[in-house]
Amino acid sequence: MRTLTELGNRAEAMLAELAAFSDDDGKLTRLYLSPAHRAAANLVGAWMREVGLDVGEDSLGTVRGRQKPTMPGKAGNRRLLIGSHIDTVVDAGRYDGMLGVVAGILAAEEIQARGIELPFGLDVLAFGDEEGVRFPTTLVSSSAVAGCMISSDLDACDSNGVTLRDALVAFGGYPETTTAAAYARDEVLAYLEVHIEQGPVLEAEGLPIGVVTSIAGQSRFSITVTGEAGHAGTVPMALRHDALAASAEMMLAIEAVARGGRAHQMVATVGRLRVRPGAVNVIPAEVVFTLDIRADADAPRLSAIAELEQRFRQIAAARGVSLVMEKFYESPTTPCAPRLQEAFVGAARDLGVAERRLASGAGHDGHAMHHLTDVGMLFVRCRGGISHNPAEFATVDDMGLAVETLIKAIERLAADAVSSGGPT
Ligand code: HGY
Ligand code: MN
Ligand code: MN
Repeated sequence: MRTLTELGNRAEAMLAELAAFSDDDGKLTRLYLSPAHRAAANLVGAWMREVGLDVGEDSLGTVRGRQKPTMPGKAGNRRLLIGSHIDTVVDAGRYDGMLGVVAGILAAEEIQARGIELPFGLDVLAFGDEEGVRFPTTLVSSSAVAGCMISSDLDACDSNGVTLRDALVAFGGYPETTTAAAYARDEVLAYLEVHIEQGPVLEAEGLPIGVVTSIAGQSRFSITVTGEAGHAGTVPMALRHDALAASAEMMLAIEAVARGGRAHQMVATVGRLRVRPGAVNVIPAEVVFTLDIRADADAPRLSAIAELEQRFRQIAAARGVSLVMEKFYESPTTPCAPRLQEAFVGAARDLGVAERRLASGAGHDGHAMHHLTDVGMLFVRCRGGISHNPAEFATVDDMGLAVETLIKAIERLAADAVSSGGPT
């Protein structure tokens, strides 16, 4: 049986080992189905084997470590799923996603070491496509597990024109049987995820962990503004159809609308922009930029999108440019199940930690898993609330406490399952 500090130290060591697998020299970038993802998946599978889990990999590349029920026959032979993702953004931190997979492996190991009997199976899942950075998709691997994958996502292309389907084959996946990755609804008890908060709340309140109430819904767009290339020296300002100047005005509108949605924790981000032809002395003819917009509820997010579309059309008309606004991802706000919140709150209380519930502004695989089963999340304090940044950091003590809280929450779910006599 490991102490909290030993659990935290083990987690830190595993995260450090995993962080070595990157597609970029000198920084951590691990994109879905890349060589770095392949190496990381192999290491995670080896860790799962070391702690006695039956290891497999599904058709979308999710590594799965399975532990049989030690009290079979109860809880309807269901399986408790614990997971997170091992893909990252560009120049990422080492905790976002990976901590949840490491926590699941350590919890499974401790449950066996302590002889804790479970009336349900335990599956630790390492998803590969939560960030959605390589392909214009996201949550593909957890969506396949949840049985809600959009098969056309297999035709999505990365910036080199490689389809997700071809990348999957090269990775060792098998795109022709994506449906085989799905669990049946009646074989799953719940889905739990441990994740860094990626925000400042827990640190500001001096709390090491918090229980998630909901995961913010989000919409992602690719916006193409087409104007007219021209000579930078000869076209008068009043006669220009400058795609970049028009896009800049649209971005200021995005910022203004999001600032106006403060009451709903609204945030909007233009994360990627491409200018063509991209010469110093040519008026930009075409700009393609992305929009990621989120809020704590669906209605304000959707009305903000409608307002932005109207403003973009007005700007385009005034500047004589054309506009195409394509949505490529949308996820509604996902609630975390009260019974799973209570399991985490009770576990934290057992460990002497004050109750703190909070919403997640970041998206998570729980958006997809909610299509299959109830979702519960535990947040871990992260320094300065920094994430999607190599400065991301969580302390050994907080990580150890999070793993122990996960173990105690699993014990509570086991007790519930036994006392209710059936599949809760
Ligand atoms: O974008 C997100 O919120 C998540 O980190 N993929
Ligand atoms: Mn994440
Ligand atoms: Mn992330």
